[in-house]
Amino acid sequence: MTDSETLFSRDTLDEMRAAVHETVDRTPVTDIHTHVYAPAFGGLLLWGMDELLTYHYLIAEVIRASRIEPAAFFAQSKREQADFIWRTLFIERSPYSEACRGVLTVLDRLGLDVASRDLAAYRDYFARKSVEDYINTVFERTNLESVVMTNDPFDDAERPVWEAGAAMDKRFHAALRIDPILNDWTGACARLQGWGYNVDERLSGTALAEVRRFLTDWLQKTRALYMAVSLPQDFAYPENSARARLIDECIIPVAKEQHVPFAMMIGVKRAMNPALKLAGDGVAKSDAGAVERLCAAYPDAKFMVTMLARENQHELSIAARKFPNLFLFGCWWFLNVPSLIEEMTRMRFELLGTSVLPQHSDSRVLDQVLYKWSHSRAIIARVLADKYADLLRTGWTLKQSEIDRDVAGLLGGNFWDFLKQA
Ligand code: RAT
Ligand code: ZN
Repeated sequence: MTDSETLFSRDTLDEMRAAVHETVDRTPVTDIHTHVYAPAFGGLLLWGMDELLTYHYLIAEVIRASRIEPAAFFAQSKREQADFIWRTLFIERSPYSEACRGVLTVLDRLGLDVASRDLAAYRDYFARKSVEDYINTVFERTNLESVVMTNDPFDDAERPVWEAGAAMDKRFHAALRIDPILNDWTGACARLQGWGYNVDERLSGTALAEVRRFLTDWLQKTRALYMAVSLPQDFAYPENSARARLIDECIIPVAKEQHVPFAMMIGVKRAMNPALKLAGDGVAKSDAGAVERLCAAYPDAKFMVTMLARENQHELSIAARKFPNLFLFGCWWFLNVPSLIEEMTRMRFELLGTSVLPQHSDSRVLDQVLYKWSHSRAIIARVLADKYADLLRTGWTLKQSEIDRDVAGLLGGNFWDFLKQA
């Protein structure tokens, strides 16, 4: 490890680059948006070879490559789907798409022989692991400090676990996901009524107060770090809609009162090809102006935002320059590929300096943190080293302790600081 008083200058650019890569590798990550679950949620926590192979990113790829009818693909058992994906995408073709490559990185990080192409041996490795043991292995090898889950009180498999007050593994934090409330008020209203909240579809004053009570109850029950929603590409604000009223009258007041940010993930074109199920969502450019107007309307609320369209990234970074209550995070979903992570991270560093959280993993299968962080760490380190090199060329010098500070922020500290801000 480099001495913390090591000073880098224009004469030691290569040493600086090596130090940046080493620092990024040894600094623990907080993964602020995932779909993995703490062990208390039992079968909701996905892990292992067949889950890795049937990731919905790979389902889209295998249906495209093989031209299999989606219904025929989904009619197979999970194991058959995994066999089919392995054969089609890894054996009959070279697996260099990011989602395929990710599976191989996972195997490699686990010490398995990627060259063997021996699916049975890989399955056997997982079959011998206990979930507790495996979680420890994955956290250690990823150098992962903690993950933030996606916790949906409308999910019938998940809700009872919270209601039973199950003890949570401290490495798994909660985030309260409220998509049904903002994207399907009619459906959410009926569910809330069923749980004893006095709500109505036209959003009377009583209903709004009851939605606030529901959100507060669940923030407290889950101790969620933030409230989150995924929004379609036509998200507008302000507008005359149930969604906008719910944001103004419920989400923002509760976010302020409970001191939690409101996270918006914007730009999903849901069910672009519905036959593909979860794999059928797409992307479209959205109106970043909606984010600007929300940040301006509520300077004392905190917003975390990531947008799905590449075309939105520049204007979103500019909005973050204007609104300190806007925190940008991650390269989401279709943007989570090396070329776009690199482009976005470079632009964000150039426009926003150290004040972003460049990545989250969005892992659905626990094992995926191994590859998503391995791939992202390499890019973040490369871009950061380039930016430092530009600094050093001016005559500026950099201490190792300053690199440590910056990297700790980029891999999670900036998120924790944002949560603490008034
Ligand atoms: O990235 C994904 O796996 C998507 O399917 C979604 O889960 C998305 O990240 C979301 O949180 O809605
Ligand atoms: Zn997600």
